[in-house]
Amino acid sequence: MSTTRQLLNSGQVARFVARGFLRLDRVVPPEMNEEALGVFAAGLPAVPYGTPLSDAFPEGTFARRLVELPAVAGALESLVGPDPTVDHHFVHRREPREGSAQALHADALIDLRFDAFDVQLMYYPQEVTEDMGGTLLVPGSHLRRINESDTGRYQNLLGQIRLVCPAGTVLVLHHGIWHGGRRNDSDTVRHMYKIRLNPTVPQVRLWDTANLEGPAVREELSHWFPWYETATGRLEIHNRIRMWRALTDDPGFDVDYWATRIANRPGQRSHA
Ligand SMILES: O=C(O)CCC(=O)C(=O)O
Repeated sequence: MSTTRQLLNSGQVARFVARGFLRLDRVVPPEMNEEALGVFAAGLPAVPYGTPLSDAFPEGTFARRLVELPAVAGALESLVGPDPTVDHHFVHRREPREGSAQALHADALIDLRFDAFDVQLMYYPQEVTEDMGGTLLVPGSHLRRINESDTGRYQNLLGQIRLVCPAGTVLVLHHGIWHGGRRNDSDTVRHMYKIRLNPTVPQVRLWDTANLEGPAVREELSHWFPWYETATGRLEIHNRIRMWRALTDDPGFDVDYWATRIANRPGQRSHA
C-alpha cells in the first residue's frame, strides 16, 4: 500500500465516529471510472478472507490503484492503519427498473467491539442520480448493534441519505452502518464496488492528531441525528465516547460528563 500521508484530521475522524461514514467526492479520476466497468465485467479475482491487501491486489491492478489514490489511502491509513487484510470484495449491481429495493441491513452479525472496527469502501464509478437506486445510509446507526437484516422492516428513517453522487465518489464506512441498495428506476445498471478491510494493528491515533483538542471533536461527537429517540439516542453519544476513548487511548475523555457520571464508584476500583 502507498505510504502517502494525506491523513485525516481529528475532526474528520470524530465525524466518522459520530456518523459512521465519510464521503470523498470525485476522488477517482475519470480515466479510472471509465476503466472500471470493463474491469467489473471481466470479473474480479476471488480473495480469500484475511489476505494482506498488497497480496490480494498486486501492483498495477485496478483495485490496488483504487486503494492507493492519495485521498483513499490517507483515509484507510487513518482508520484501519497500515497493512490491513481483505475481508471480502464484491461488485454490487442494481439492475435497471428492477422493481424492488434491498432491505436495510448491516454487513455483520452483532458485533460488540469498541476498540476495533472494519472499514468498508464503496466506490461509484458512474454518476448516481436520484432514480438510480443509490445506496441508502442511516447516519449514526453504526454503533447501534444489530444482527444483519433485522432492520429490514424499517422502510424510511428521518435523516436517512439516499446517495446521489458524482462519478468517482468513494464512501468510507464503519462496518456496522445500516445501509441497503435502493430500487433502481432508471434504464442504467448502477454499480458499486465494495472492499471490506480488517485492521492488523491497534486502531489508536493513526490519523493526523494535531488538532485532537480542537472544538471540532466534541462538536462532531455530540451531533444528534433526527431518527434518534430522545432517551435511546443518548446511548449513541455514550457509544461514541467509548469508541473515542479507545481510538485515542484516553480513558478520561468525555462529552458533557455522560460517561464519567455512570462510572463514578467512590471507594471501588473503576471499571472501563
Ligand atoms: O447496492 C448497494 O448500494 C448496497 C449493497 C450492499 O452494500 C450490500 O448488499 O451489502
